[in-house]
Amino acid sequence: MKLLYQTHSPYARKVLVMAREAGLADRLTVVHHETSPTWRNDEVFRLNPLGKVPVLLLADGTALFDSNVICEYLDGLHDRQPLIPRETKARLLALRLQALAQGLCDAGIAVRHETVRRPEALRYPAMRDGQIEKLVATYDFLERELVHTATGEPFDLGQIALATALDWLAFRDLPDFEPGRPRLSSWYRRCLERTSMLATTFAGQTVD
Ligand SMILES: N[C@@H](CCC(=O)N[C@@H](CS)C(=O)NCC(=O)O)C(=O)O
Repeated sequence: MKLLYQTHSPYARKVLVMAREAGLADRLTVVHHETSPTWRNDEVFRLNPLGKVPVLLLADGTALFDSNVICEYLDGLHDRQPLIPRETKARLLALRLQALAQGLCDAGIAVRHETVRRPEALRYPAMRDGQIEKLVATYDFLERELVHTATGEPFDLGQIALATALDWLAFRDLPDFEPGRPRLSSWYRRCLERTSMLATTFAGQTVD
């Protein structure tokens, strides 16, 4: 299977960490692609009309996107403990954590548009501030709620999504989640020590 990837995408890294945790990494050929709404990548568009990575290209030619769908597919390919829990309550909590992680990345990208990516004259400070509010409220929610969420083994999809999202927010110098949030911080620090995280660290700059 070919994974259209990006070395600085939190969504793409989530997929690769998931593949590693599931023991599937050696079945993937990982190819880096730059993407941006202002910089068309024809190869990505041919497979995903949204022009976004990650995309997983299967042997029969099917292209799977987005990262949530790819992770669900990968979880059906291995015989380790499922990384998307089967039991309803645990499953909903893991998927909710993934949704929060996706929301953190979406808000972080929006902040970057309003701070560094858009030409200066087109930036909108109220949009930047509104998106930062979402980040801070989510950090506070996680600090309160993490104790009620599975944070052990297996390193499930919710945890994978959150760890890769937080590490991307740190990589891009977005508002810091660590000060004053000891539970979130120590959980994040433990995640960084995992082989799957160490093997997939972020690199590179967005090309707009
Ligand atoms: N919801 C999608 C988000 C994917 C996404 O936004 N990928 C970014 C890279 S970080 C991208 O390719 N952006 C290009 C664009 O927005 O045109 C997923 O989870 O896969």
